[in-house]
Amino acid sequence: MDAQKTYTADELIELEETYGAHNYAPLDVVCTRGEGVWLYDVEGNRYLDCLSAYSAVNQGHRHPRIIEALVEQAGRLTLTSRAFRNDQLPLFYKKVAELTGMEMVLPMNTGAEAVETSLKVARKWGYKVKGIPDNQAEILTVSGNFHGRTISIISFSDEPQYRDGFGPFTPGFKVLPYGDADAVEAAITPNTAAISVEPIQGEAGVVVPPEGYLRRIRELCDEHNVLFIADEIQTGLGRTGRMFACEHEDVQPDMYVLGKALGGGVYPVSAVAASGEILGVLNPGDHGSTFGGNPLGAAVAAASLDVLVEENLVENAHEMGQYLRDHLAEINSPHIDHIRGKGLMIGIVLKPEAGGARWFAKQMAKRGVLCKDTHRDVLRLAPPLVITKDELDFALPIIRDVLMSDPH
Ligand code: IF1
Repeated sequence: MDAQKTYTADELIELEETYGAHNYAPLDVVCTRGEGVWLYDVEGNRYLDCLSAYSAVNQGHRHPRIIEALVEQAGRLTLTSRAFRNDQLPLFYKKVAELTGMEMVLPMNTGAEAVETSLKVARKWGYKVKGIPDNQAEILTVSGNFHGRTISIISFSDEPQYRDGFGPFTPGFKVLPYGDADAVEAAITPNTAAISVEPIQGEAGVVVPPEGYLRRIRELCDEHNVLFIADEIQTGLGRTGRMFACEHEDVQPDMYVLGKALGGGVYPVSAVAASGEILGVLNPGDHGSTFGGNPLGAAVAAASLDVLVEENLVENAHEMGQYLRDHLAEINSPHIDHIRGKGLMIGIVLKPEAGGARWFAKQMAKRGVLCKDTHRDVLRLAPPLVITKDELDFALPIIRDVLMSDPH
């Protein structure tokens, strides 16, 4: 792009539509700057970001301490591969191990890579530690799951569009009804290596399981020597008002899978955290990644976690989430069926006759609030965890007005 020419939104959209694969249908908001909870488009309009890049921007856009860590580390060392060691990764390991209460950590980049890592480690643990016969390991998953876009991960998706045209699929997975602990008990066999669930389902539309579901999974995993894998890529790192959503039921999984906000909205960093018995099944050369554990990502992630803890963003997510939900509950819209979620992970479930959440999301964007529709009828609200009451008071009248309007 030639430096001196500035492009209009329409010109940029035209370029994107011409040269970019159409694997998304974004709102026509062309962002050029972000700061805290605010995004700015190329025409100078300001928006309150109520998506946070699907919870990857929990610390707010361009948090100064995270940017400082990025710039400082970029001025020294960015990438060596894991063929050599670096001075940032050990500190990252220690911070993640202490935060999760786990003994060991394996660093990757994207959430899907961390999920794939958790599945590979669970299978290998199944063979080497539990004694499951080779190639017989089963992993339990649940309906409405979303764990990423790789072929193995979509192999156990029950969303037709995520699978259409991408077969054949990876075997060894069972899909159970989400929230049904009896179904988990019935599905466990001596060949079951693990069960992998989101403590609250994000993409499915902020689906909260019945109270006690996670605890029952924990008990069943203990009884049957099955690994409990918690995908906290979206729910973790403060999003639901606790550091990890498993804490709402006082449950410690066997593996935490982390991503998104681990990189502070600045750099892709993901990880699996587990016991020594579990991650100890891996020997040098078993698994890896060119960028996994690079010093730039490690430094950014360490700063991202420091910001989360030292700025009490978990507590703020709890308080602001309560404030937001209390005010949303007062909106007497004929379109709202119910509101669900925890902390600042909120789903406004619309009635089918409202015609779909996309229209409401577009109207909100026109009025300065960015959020996302999912599964046709759900509006997801997930602002950065740094949000203040004043900033919520900017968004609430807009959300209220749009939800009180008539889409027809
Ligand atoms: C898209 C969804 C959200 C995730 C959980 C793993 C991953 C994700 C719980 C994979 C990623 C992203 C992916 C992005 C949109 C977004 C999304 F709608 F697709 F499902 F958040 F709900 N586990 N979710 O939510 O992490 O590889 O993307 O780093 O694919 O459209 P990733």
